[in-house]
Amino acid sequence: MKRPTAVTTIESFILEQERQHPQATGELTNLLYDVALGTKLVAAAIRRAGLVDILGSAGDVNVQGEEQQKLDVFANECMKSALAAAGRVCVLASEEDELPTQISSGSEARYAVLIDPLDGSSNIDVNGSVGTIFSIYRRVSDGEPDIMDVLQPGNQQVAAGYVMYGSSVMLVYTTGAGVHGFTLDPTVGEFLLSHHYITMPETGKYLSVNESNFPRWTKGAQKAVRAFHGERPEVMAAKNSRYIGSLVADFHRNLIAGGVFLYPSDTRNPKGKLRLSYEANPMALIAEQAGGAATNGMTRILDIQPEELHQRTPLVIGSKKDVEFVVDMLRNEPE
Ligand code: P6P
Repeated sequence: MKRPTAVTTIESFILEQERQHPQATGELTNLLYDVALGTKLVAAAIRRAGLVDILGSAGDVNVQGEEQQKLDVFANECMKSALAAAGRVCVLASEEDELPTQISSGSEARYAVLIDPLDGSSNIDVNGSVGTIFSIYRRVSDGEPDIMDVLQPGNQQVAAGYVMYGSSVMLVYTTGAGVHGFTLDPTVGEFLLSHHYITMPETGKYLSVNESNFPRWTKGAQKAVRAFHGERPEVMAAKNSRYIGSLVADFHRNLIAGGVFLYPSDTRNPKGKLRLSYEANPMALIAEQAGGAATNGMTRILDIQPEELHQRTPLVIGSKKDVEFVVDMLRNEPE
């Protein structure tokens, strides 16, 4: 990764990237700017969350059956309005909404967007890091948008990224030309390039997994995690365990420092817990663009054809050799 010297805004960076990739149209550049604008609104609300009456639950439950925190609802509305403003998006699918929202059927609405507007929201009330995840496709429908616009495999994404609301607000994205990070300078309200061409070490320091699920995993998953604990130093060096329960924060740590995040299937979540379309797919594109890997244990995440919008998947993602080790353990499950 290169540490930039000049001050580069996300707008000028995306324009430069677009200049270098003639097939990119200005539309994607403008859409990424719309996403960044939406997340700035969310960041401002989160910074004040402890002061303004938007903490605590909104009383409703979302399509996942999870109690909706007010910030979840606010973030969802922020992203919808930012993405609707310029008419570039035909349909938006969100973790918070059971069905996709048709945004625009105009001919200039050439993109479909999927978002997890506030991932890790259970961390809000304890001031933990949360994030917004986004995934962008070219629409495949003609005329009226339809569900197939948001049921595309992850290998069709034209862009993907996340904004992490942590000790600083950081936007990380890829359009298939490397992974780049921008840190929000709140004094000027601009995302400035801070991490150019982020690459993930082949094997990493950290293991991120919810250990309380251990008794419910398959023997292969248990064997892999015990090796990461250091039980088999001849095949795998011990890792430091770090888990916050917010995919964006756990993934970002491994992206920068190297490591592996896993949420295997278990007897309580036989199809896995994380959502394929707006959690696993965008993170998988970023991981691969940074030299890492992402699988459901058997298949590359980006090659899975979604069958329904809120479909769950097991997820193993991060440093390439660490992911390959888990796959090997799962495939050669002990009797
Ligand atoms: P658990 C948050 O709800 C989330 O979808 C991801 O951000 C996170 O990685 C995972 O669930 C945490 O799940 O079961 O460990 O609390």
